[in-house]
Amino acid sequence: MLIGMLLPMLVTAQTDQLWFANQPKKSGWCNLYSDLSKKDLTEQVIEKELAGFFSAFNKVKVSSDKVANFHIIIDDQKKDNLGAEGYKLYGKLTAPERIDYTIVAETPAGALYGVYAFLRMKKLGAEIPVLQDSNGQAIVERPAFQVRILNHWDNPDGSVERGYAGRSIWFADGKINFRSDIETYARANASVGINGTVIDNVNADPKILSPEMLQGVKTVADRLRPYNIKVYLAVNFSSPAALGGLKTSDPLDKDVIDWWQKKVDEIYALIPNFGGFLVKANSEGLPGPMDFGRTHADGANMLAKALKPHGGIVMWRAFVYNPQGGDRAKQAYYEFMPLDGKFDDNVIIQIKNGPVDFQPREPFSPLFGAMKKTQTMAELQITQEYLGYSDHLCYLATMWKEFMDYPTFHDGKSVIETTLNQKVTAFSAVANTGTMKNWCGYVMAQANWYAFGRLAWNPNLSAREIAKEWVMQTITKDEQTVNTICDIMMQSREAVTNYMTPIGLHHLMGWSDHWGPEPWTSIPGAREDWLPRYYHKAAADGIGFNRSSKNDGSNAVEQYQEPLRSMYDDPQLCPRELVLWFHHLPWNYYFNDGKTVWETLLDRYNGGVQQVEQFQKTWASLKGKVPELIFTEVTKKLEVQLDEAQWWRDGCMQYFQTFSDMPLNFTPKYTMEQCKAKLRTKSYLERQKD
Ligand code: GCW
Repeated sequence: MLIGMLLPMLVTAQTDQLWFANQPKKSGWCNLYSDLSKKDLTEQVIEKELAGFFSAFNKVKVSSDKVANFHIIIDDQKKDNLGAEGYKLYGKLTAPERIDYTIVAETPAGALYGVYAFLRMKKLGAEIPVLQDSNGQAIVERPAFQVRILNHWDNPDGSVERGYAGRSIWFADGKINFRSDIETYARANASVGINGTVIDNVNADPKILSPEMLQGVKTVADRLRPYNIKVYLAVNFSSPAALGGLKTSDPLDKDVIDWWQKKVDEIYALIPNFGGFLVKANSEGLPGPMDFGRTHADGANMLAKALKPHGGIVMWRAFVYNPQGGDRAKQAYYEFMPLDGKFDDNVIIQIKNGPVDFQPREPFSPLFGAMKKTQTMAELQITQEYLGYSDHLCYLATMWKEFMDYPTFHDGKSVIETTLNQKVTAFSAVANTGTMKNWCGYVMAQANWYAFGRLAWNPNLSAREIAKEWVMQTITKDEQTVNTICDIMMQSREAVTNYMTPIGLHHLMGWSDHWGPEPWTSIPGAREDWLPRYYHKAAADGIGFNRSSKNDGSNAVEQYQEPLRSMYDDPQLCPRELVLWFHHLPWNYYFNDGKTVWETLLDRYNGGVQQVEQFQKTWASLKGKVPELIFTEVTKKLEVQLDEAQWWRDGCMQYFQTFSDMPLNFTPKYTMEQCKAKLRTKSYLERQKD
């Protein structure tokens, strides 16, 4: 008995089952009475989930307390104001030792989310409130955002842009060809409340709108619909010309308008619940309305008008910059602010969390809160393009919370609050899925997908709470082990930032593949704003990008509201974590903690490496406490992570030393030559085959 208590419950890890891996043994009985008709596809999912959880499951016809102990009530009267996806959940003591459960919702989708919440709480051992007569408080939840959506950067040929988990889960050889276990994806999403998916890359192939392809997209939509997940498509703005054979794709041209209208009607005839379009326009070489002398608003509104009668939306990306535009971090603001108030009410501007790209740390994009008459939404990146791919343990919820909760000083709102209270609300992230058995290339990367969904449902959850939920459902329920793993997760993003781009450095990574350190790159003829030196500006006089209002700075600080502007503008007041983002400082510049820039960089780079060493030690202590498969996977990945952390430190600090001429306080593992050689010897995909 004692031994039984000491040995934590080990389950066979099925990491391909995502957070359904650590399933408890079936127990209890469930006689379900449901207002939903059996023909309802969502009802079928609900039944399957309950049947999988309870050891005895029956469907009963009458809602009599004696027979049914699980009730799904559809509240047509909308008494509880639950909305399209909300639910109410409670238990009731109906006899000694007998608790009956009730889920109230206005829609099948709401009921589905209620069921997933019930199952999650059961698995986590959380209390479901038991109401006695009129006492007690039921759980009532409504999602914070209407659209909680993944963006897949998957191409029709089956490749995935910035994908580190194999090939596309949707496409192969120019056609739709989805993973046979796509229900696992759907179920995982629904269980955390994700209700939309853009299945193709924002660098969109016009072919995605061809009749053959749309037939395929319909099959995807049909498979996801029972899980309340809508399909959206990323579209190429020049589709009318490229696919339709028109002379132009000018958004004000009558034939172009007709073409899109017909295309949209064709889509809705196949997919009645189609969600809408995501558009990357006039960005990184892609076509857009500005090619025809029109604005982003002209382009977005034209598409919005075609979608409007069907209830579809346009997510129009604000990821724009060009080499002539001056400081890249300022450009989206310049391009979009003059259009504030000019977008239709089914257009929403999709803004990356930071003003440059998905770097380990950036300030929030100044567009949040500044666009007061335009609907906006955040775009996060789950796939770790700049954070160690699927090789580094980097729990992203801490980074996302830092971003979401940051005060904008626009009407007293945090960043995420500026995207609420709109007619259309949405929250998006670039997915990290692929054909690898475990979906994400690393079990620890699954946590980021989970966390995104949970935060899209409820931005007030804490990063640690979410980590805990995920660990308990995926790895173990042993409390001490859960805490140990959560501790590692909670520190992991800061560790990555420390050994890659500390105190506001950014964009130091390898050319094109964005893997490994390459602050020294010089590619003949390359755009300056694609080279690390544009961002770090390391020279004999110091390091960092002067975005202040002084000494010829780019004055990017002016795009922020006071007091942020003044705070960022002063290197002593600017948060240390962002200081080289906003300032170019001498190597021997002293911060108020008595350390110089050079010493701080040494501290951070060394500190990051030491953190990974510590993760290794801590993880090693979990042997026997977590499933062997996971133990081995994380052990191996941490070896890679440590090696790459050392590589980042060695490459960056030795390179910076050529300017600072100051001593290192560590023995590099790699010489500069080795750092450079490592980058080019093995591509990521080759390494994946190891
Ligand atoms: O992060 C950069 C990536 C590109 C990507 C682009 C974007 C899809 O390096 O691969 O293209 O951003 O977000 O559009």
